[in-house]
Amino acid sequence: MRAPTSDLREILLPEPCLVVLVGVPGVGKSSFAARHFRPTEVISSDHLRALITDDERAQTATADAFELVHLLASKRLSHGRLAVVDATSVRSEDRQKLVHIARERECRAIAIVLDLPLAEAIARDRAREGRSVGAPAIERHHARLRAGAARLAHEGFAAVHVLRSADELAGVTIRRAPLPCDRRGERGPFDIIGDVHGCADELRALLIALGYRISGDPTAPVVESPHGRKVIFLGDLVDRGPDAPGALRLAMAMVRAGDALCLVGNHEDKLRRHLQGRAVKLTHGLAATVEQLAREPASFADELAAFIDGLFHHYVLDDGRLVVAHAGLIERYHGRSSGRVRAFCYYGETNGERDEYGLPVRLDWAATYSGAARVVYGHTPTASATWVNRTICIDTGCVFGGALTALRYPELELVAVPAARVYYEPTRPLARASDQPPAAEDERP
Ligand SMILES: [Mn+2]
Repeated sequence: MRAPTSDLREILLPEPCLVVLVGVPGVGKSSFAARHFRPTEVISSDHLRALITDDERAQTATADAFELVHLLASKRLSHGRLAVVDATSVRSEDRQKLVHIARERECRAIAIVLDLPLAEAIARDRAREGRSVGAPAIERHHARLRAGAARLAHEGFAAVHVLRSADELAGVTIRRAPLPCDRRGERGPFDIIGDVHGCADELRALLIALGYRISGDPTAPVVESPHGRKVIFLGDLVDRGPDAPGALRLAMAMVRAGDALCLVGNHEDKLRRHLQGRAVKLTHGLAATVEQLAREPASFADELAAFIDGLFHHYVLDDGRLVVAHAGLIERYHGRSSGRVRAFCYYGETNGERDEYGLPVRLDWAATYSGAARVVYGHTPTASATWVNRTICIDTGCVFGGALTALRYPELELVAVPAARVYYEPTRPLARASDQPPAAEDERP
């Protein structure tokens, strides 16, 4: 896939990410890095050669220096810190190694190319008192950069920014932005609600039990939060149950009013693909939602598609003390955004095998979780919500005749409303807390 390229005067960096500066020696990479980044963010191959041999130009130390460049980049990203690699990176294979390191840490790599005209690069190098590498070296690096330039957009960078003149280099500004999952500034209090699966009556009862006030027409509900608390819907609002539109309207009204956050569950993800007109099997209760939506005005499906598109796969809240994701999340993925992170949030971790009911076998990530953040999730219908290593699954199988459960945060109190009846027979029995983790109840697409 081709990375977007830009010559804009502003470069946007998602945090954390790996910034790869690309340019011939002497073109001004280190000055650029010093101007825009903290000294601790910049990993310079020259500086590491000097740390190893006292000589930043010692070519015998190049392999060792890059071993450290890669290790430091990886370590910084693993701590959620932005890293800037200040090396020439004019060869495609050198850049791809860095892209690979970013991917291993579920981070994006952004290339900033200092592509000044050759004559200007040579002049800039000559002006470096005592540190000039000479015109032949500049020409050699410049030829390499040019040879690999066409590949840059296809090396896996999330964006490639090219600065082609001294004016562009001097005029560019850098803006950092947290990823959408980073809501560390939101401290609650929250009422986190497990898988609703179309059980709109139980959702109304639970919201009222939690102190929310519901008024208005069922097709245009108004939900007030008189105590200033915020609901977090863990996803899977739809499928299997009797009234997905009713459940969605409550969630949509609350999100719109700023009184709720809502995550994407695997069932919303599948519904989104169905609404986009893609071929999706109407299994695992999706048929019920599709029938219910057919009775709604056509505009509701459009509204719903836009709503799901605006949702995210997980949030880090309360200064990093709370993580919410539909199917849970291992610590390494907290606050990150990648295809792997998204898939984990939707489906959890499976090992590719099937159980005696023909369903994917789920791996018990919570059993080995040792993170500091509490992780609250749903997805796995369970007979009772129980803490395991600072994680808790609050999907108590309402649609299967269990209960709809909320966790009040930071109080850590559970509030549950029993299901009025069994709406859908489970494919396999609900797990008790003492059981092995149950099979994933939904197939991946
Ligand atoms: Mn689910």
